[in-house]
Amino acid sequence: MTRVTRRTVFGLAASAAAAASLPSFVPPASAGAPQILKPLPPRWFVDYGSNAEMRWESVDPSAYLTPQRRLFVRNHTSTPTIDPSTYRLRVHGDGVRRDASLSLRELRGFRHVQATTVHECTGNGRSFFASQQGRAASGTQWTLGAVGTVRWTGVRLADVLRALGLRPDAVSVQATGLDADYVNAGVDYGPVRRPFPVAKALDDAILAWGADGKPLLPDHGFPLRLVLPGWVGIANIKWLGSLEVSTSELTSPWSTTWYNIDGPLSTNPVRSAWELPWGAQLARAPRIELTGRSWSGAGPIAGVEVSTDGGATWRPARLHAPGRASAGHGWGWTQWSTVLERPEPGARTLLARATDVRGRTQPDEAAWNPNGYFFDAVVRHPVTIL
Ligand SMILES: Nc1nc2c(c(=O)[nH]1)N[C@H]1C(S)=C(S)[C@@H](COP(=O)(O)O)O[C@H]1N2
Ligand SMILES: [Mo]
Repeated sequence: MTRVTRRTVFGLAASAAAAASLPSFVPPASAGAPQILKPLPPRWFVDYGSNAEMRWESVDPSAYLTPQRRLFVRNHTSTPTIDPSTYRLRVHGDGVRRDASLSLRELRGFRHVQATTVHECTGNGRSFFASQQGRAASGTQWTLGAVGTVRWTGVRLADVLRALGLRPDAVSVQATGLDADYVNAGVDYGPVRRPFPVAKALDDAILAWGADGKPLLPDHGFPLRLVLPGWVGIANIKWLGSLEVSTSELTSPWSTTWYNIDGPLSTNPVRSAWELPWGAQLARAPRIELTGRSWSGAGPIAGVEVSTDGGATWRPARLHAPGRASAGHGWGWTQWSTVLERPEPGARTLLARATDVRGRTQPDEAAWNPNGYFFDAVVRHPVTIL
């Protein structure tokens, strides 16, 4: 197994030959080394140390997809640096006829696919449990920026598993990352890992090496990550080191202790955000166009209702033409807009409530759970008209 830490000296650009000529002494990681490697300009991100939230007000209304440099980051530990020339994906377990150790070149030999997904952390919106429902949930206090719509490039996990001889009685696949063990309050939980059903593996799971037409950035899983479309962020294991395929149900603390409400969480709920700062101050004008986006883990968005008067009156938002993410499989979020006609100066509250193609809609109140997952209630977004 290729196990690498941020102390590994090999940079992304280092070829095997260049790497071989590097001195063997590797200085230990200094305390306070960054846990995220890409730049986090404050106008784009809220920096939480190991996590970084996208600012909705920085989203370009003309850009449908979220480029990797703009995408939120959620790390349990730190972004590792992995040498792609020695990288191997290990596939093992009693659910496959033969174990394998696949190089990136071997993986690229499978049919290439693109898939667009709403990529979102389970805890997105968690801060609203406190600010809107009066009960604080533990964990990163995200507003709504732990989400993006990403077009991934890779291969279908189904193709790889079938080539290795998937056994008909295989039921469970455990994906394990190559990042450092997760240690919390003195307990070492081992590497970040999470099981998922073989049915999802065969349906639409992707082994992705690229996003927005480029290699994955280190923070987003270089050189390979798992993508389970529509599923909770944690299901999308970064720096994928191994897949254990099993004929019995597998578990991990990331499916039993965390990311679990009466069972392991899978499909993300429906949510909406305005492309505005919190407490935005808007210059008075005869017409103010406001924009936002809605998304769901279960499928495309069917409709969005908005209120610009704190919920007293509602009207449909204008949904923007779909299909801009249609190349390849999957779906992304839906962009929408609404117009404030001759608004009076003063404070007001904006609300958006989306419904997906499965008929799932955003409630007024999100179901309480102590870890603050799945905050899907309509968010009350304050603005002031100057
Ligand atoms: N190996 C590994 N995979 C991981 C994580 C991690 O810490 N280590 N975090 C998970 C969580 S909780 C989320 S929300 C997503 C975040 O992906 P991103 O940082 O690329 O946006 O990665 C998931 N995959
Ligand atoms: Mo997450």
